[in-house]
Amino acid sequence: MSSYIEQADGVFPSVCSLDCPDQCGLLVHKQDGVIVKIEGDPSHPVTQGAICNKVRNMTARIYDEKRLQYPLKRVGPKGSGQFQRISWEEAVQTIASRWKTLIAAEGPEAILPYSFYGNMGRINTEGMGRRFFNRMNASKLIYSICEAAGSVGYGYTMGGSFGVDPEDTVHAKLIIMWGVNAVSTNMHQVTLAEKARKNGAKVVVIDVHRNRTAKWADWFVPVNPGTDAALALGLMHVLFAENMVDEAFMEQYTIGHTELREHVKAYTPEAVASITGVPAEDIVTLARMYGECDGAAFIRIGNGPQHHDNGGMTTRTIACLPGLTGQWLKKGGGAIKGNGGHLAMNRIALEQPSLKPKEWNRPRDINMNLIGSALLELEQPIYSLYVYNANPAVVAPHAGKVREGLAREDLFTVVHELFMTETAKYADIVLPATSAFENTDVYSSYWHHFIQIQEPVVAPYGESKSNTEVFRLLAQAMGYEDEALRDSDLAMIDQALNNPNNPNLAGITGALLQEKQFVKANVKPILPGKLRTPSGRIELYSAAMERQGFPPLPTYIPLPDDGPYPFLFIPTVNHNFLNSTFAHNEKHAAMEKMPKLYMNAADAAGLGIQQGDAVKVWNDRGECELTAVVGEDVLPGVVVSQGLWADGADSKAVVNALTPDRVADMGQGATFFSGRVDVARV
Ligand SMILES: Nc1nc2c(c(=O)[nH]1)N[C@H]1C(S)=C(S)[C@@H](COP(=O)(O)OP(=O)(O)OC[C@H]3O[C@@H](n4cnc5c(=O)[nH]c(N)nc54)[C@H](O)[C@@H]3O)O[C@H]1N2
Ligand SMILES: Nc1nc2c(c(=O)[nH]1)N[C@H]1C(S)=C(S)[C@@H](COP(=O)(O)OP(=O)(O)OC[C@H]3O[C@@H](n4cnc5c(=O)[nH]c(N)nc54)[C@H](O)[C@@H]3O)O[C@H]1N2
Ligand code: SF4
Ligand SMILES: [Mo]
Repeated sequence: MSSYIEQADGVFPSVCSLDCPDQCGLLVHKQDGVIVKIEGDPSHPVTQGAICNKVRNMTARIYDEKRLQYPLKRVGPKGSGQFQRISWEEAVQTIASRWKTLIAAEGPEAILPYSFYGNMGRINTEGMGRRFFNRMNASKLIYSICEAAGSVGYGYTMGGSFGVDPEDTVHAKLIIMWGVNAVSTNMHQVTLAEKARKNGAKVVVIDVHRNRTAKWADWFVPVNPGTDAALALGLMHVLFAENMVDEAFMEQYTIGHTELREHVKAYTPEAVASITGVPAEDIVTLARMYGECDGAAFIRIGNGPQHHDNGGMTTRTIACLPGLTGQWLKKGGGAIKGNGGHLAMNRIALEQPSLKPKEWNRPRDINMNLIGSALLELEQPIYSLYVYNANPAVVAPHAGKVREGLAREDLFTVVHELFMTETAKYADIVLPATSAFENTDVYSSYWHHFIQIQEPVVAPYGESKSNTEVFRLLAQAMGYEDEALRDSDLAMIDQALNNPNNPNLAGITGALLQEKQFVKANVKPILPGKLRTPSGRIELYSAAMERQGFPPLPTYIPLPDDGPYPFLFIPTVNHNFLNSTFAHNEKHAAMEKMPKLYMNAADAAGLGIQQGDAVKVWNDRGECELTAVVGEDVLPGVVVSQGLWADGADSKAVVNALTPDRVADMGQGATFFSGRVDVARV
């Protein structure tokens, strides 16, 4: 059979490449060699043909007239967006010669790759690029902007990113969406919850914002930002006090339940109410719903608890709840923070750390959440930045610092992108990237249990190239002769899937995926069995945490003082973008209408702000402008925005201008939701 690219017309199987837990199966329709329609693949067992609005409108992005087609070099001041077309040969030669000079003068750690998951394909994110920079011995990025704090916290309790199979959650009788705006960010979890609801399940949403998900729930429990650990401890208090715990389960599968029982005595509903803002009787009601649930209870843990200074401890604390009531033995009971552990591919094979030249020391680590200070304050400066799959000028905390760093005249920046993002505007060289539909790659969800393949459906747009292709070219230009830097995409896929440490993937190969498009990994329920915690059990008490200086029992740690501003600012993502992806596409920006700030009517009245007013939001880090939405959707003292908007002449909506670049308690995670701001009418 000829490749999909060679077939001008037809319908071709595909997978959504975006950083979204659902990882939908897609069908791509082609006419005369171009994509004309993208729809869900009805044969995908989890996503079943339903896809989000963003991707239904994906062709508007792929064929957006603003899409980059050629390599460019900067001809105006950094940030101004003035560029001139150059050839790939000139681009690659310029980069390689700058890097060779830099490595000779300063050493390879003067170069920093900055990437994330703008495309979730494993070999285009964790494959050739990581190999290339390992071979170079460049500074190492810590990938901490998304799930780091919560994953480390969850891992202390549960031994890693292992949760329940979401397909089983249709059997749950209680579903708690805890700080996750699933209607926008995990739509098939909502579909599954709807099925459970038809069988009598109740849905509770715990959030700081009456968002789409809260409006859909049976019960919305508004909570003060950053206080969820106290709420979880209050629930535990009631579970123990009213004997709603499963003693036999705790005895067999947990460690520390006796200590925990003592510890939570202090977290009375009244004490917890005064911290969280959740009335004491609601805490008791929720604990009883959970403890007396007639069947499985499932908790979906989102970014809400995690993107705070105390995010690791909070997530660790919430993750203890199913262990008290024995939920993990019930079909669909338990929790999902992230399920990436179940589908772990062979990282060593993907990244090939052994490519590092023996004579060099291990390079330094740079936390991506601190990219601003890394560019501005390091004693051994970063002199070159290579950005791919990411838009740090918009998504990273403390955007003002990030941009000041990017504007440094002595920084040589390369950005590989599909669009002229805010980050790309600061580049010396911009390289055009293929879309996922032009690539070969392997995908694993961090929510469901399917592995999927993408085979190219259309030829590269203009002169664009995939990440793997560009790194092969750069390796050649740098004179790196290692075999691993020449591997084909299909070879890398097989290397990644061949993971002796993960029997769940046994038998899954590139060829099998080419035949079947998606394959479910052989994931067993995490209990009964032995967890990957030090004790092999659910660690309600963690000696490992104690050794690392944390309280060993789950604990509420208040947010630190973030300055003398009246509001806690919660800048979340939105429905029609994927982080800042789609922010540059007019169709999607129009669907989202405008960058909004939700505030409480009492707060707005005090400031003379009315519905629809343009408001300035500021603190000592920076400012941005949003449109006020006044009402009862947030508690007094809290303001919420949605979306990582692009900025330009007509928009000053960069919410990350305001966010703290403090690092969370665990995993060096981000603290996007722990900043304070003031608000005024423009
Ligand atoms: N449409 C869409 N889908 C996406 C994305 C997107 O940008 N757009 N992004 C993708 C990515 S990378 C990720 S990581 C996931 C993120 O998906 P989610 O985890 O759903 O992330 P957010 O939408 O930021 O939701 C966080 C929720 O927590 C709430 N919150 C904030 N602080 C607190 C708190 O202290 N306590 C509680 N209980 N709630 C709080 C916010 O109001 C918000 O509703 O979604 C993925 N899917
Ligand atoms: N205020 C605030 N900030 C946040 C968050 C929040 O909730 N609030 N969420 C945080 C989270 S959870 C995350 S995960 C991060 C996400 O941060 P990023 O991963 O940086 O996400 P995007 O903004 O989507 O940028 C991805 C870029 O990759 C490009 N891209 C896509 N495919 C390819 C490809 O194949 N090759 C190359 N070279 N480029 C490609 C896209 O065009 C896009 O510009 O943002 C974080 N920032
Ligand atoms: S963004 Fe998420 S919901 Fe939308 S198509 Fe992709 S995987 Fe599915
Ligand atoms: Mo994320």
